[in-house]
Amino acid sequence: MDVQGLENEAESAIAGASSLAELDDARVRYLGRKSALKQALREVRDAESGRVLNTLREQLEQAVAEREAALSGADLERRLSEEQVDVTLPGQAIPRGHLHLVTQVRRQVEDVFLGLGYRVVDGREVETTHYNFDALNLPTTHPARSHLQSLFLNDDVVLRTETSPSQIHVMEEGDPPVYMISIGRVYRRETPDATHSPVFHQVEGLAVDRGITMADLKGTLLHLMRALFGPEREMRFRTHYFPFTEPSLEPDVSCFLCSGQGCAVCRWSGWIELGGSGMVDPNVLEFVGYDPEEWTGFAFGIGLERIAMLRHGLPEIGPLWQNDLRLLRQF
Ligand code: FA5
Repeated sequence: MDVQGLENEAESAIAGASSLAELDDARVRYLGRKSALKQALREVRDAESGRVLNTLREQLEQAVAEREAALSGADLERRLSEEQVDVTLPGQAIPRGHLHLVTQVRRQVEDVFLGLGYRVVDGREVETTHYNFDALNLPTTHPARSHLQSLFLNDDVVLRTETSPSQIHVMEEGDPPVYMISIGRVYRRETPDATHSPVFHQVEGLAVDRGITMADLKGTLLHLMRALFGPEREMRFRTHYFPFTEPSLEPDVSCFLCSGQGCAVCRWSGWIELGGSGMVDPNVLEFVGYDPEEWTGFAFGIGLERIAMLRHGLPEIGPLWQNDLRLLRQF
C-alpha cells in the first residue's frame, strides 16, 4: 500500500473541504469502515506496518478534527453575519382598523345625551304594526302603512320604518319622567339615491316630564348640533306634520361649510335639514297611560348618515353602506 500517496491525497482532501458536509465525505472516504486505510489495518500482519498505519490514522483523525473546528468557527461567523438583526431598523407597522364613520357619530351622539342624563335604550328592528303605526297615531290611510313603502314580514309585522316605536316601549315600561335616546337601523322600501338608502340609522330622542316646553326641545337640539358641527351653529325650525307630535317641527342647522352664506352643500339656502321633531301628541301619551294634563314631552328623530354626510361634505350616502375602504379610511 502506498502510505505516502494515501497520506498526501487524504490530507489535501481534508484541507480542501470547504464545508462540514464535504469534510464528512472525506472522513468517510479515508477513515470510514470501508476505507483503504481501515481495510489495510484489518489485514496487517506485522508490528511495523501496524504502527505506520495507526500513526497515519491518528494523523488523519487529527487533521479532520482541526478542519472541523475551523469550518465550524467559519460557519458560525457566516451565520452570525448573515442572520444579524438590526435592532435600530423601524418595525413593520401592522395596519389597524378603526370605527366606521356612522359608529363614530353614534358614539358621539350617545356621549352628548349621556352627559345630559339621558338613558340609551335598545329598540327592536322587527316591530308589530301596533307599535310601528297604531301607537304612533298613524291614521289607517297613512302611506307608510302600505306595502309599497314599508317592508312587511306579514300583515302584522314590519321592519321598523323609524326609531319612534322605541318611545312607546319605553313609556309603556315605566312611569314618567323619561329621558331616553335610542339609536338603530330602520328600513324603508326606497329606491336608493344620493341621500336615501333603504336601510339607514336614526337616533330617536324622547323627554317627558312636568313642564317640558318647546324651548327645551330647541335648547336640547341646539346643544346636540353644536357638539356635532361646532359651537357657532345656529338653528331654525320649520313647521311640519308628524302624526305623533303636535306641533311638529323640522330643525334646520346653519350650514357648517358656509355658516349661512349659501353654498352647494346647503343648496344656497344657508340651512341644512336634519330630521323631524315636535311636542309629543297628547294622544300618544294617552295610549301609554300617561296623563297629558300632567305630563308633556318632546321627541325628535335624526338620520345618522345624514349627520355624517353633512359634517364631512360627503355627496353620497351609498359608500357608507358599501364598505368602500377608500372612503372609510379617510375618517
Ligand atoms: C321620521 O322618521 C320621524 N320618526 C322623525 C321624528 C321623530 C319626528 C320624533 C318627530 C318626533 P323622517 O321620515 O323625516 O321622520 O326621517 C327623519 C330623518 O331620517 C330625515 O331627516 C333624514 O335625516 C333621515 N332619513 C329619512 N329617510 C332616509 C333614507 N331613506 N336614507 C337616509 N336617511 C333618511
